[in-house]
Amino acid sequence: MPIVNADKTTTERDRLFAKSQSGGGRDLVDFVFDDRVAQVFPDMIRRSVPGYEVVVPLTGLIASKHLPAGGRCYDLGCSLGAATHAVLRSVADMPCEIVAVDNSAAMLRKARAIHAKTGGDDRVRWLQADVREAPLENAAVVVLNYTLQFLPRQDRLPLLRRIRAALADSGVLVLAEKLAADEHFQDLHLRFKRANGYSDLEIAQKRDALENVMRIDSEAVHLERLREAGFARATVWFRCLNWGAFAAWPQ
Ligand code: GEK
Repeated sequence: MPIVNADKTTTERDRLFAKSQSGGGRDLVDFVFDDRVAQVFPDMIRRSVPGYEVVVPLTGLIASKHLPAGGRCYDLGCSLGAATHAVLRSVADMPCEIVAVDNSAAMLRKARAIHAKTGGDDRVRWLQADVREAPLENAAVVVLNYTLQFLPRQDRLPLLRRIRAALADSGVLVLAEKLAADEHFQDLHLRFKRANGYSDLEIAQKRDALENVMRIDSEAVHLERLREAGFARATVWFRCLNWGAFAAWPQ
């Protein structure tokens, strides 16, 4: 029985790493957020990220506490817009603006299509940009879920500083990440993926593809960096195995 129910999704099941990718002239390549990934993304993230189905709606709930009428929320590394839609659900019909940013054309194409299918709420602006360069200003809420881990380490603190500078004093940053953890948690995460139907070959091939693009930090490193970026308070509000979510407040 899978731990995470992926049947809810209308997109395809993730089989991207099911076939052996070595030999036959094909070498493993680094993971990219292309059309093939966008197509299976909801299934992939639910079956790979423990707690994702809790973090997404709770992100909306936390955002709604800090988002005033007419306020702006950024969803940085929005993928298909799960957090954006969670914020919209939490604020109901309150006027606001959500700027959903991702640098993958494939992800944004699919995000826009899903958004249009669900009514095309005009409070959302989809922006194809690198989060390191996207303009950030007048923010009440910034969501940065499972995306900081894809930036080179030296770019993380500068981005967090820019987020801090853009946030209102009454605002909040929500940050979710995979966390560096001991073997015990790594083993449990492996078992989580196996229990959700991934084979050992799929797990190993995906790990190799991610090796050069996803570098993870510990909970302590995140908390210290948030402090260094100028946040007065930061805390872990959710932890599931070696995955966690933080909230950081300017005041
Ligand atoms: C969710 N938040 O569903 N600039 C912009 N986007 C980027 C960059 C960058 N430099 N690097 C990576 N991305 C989402 C999940 S997924 C997490 C986030 C995962 C984008 C990338 O294209 C992808 O859509 C997203 O960050 C990471 O809650 O796939 O493990």
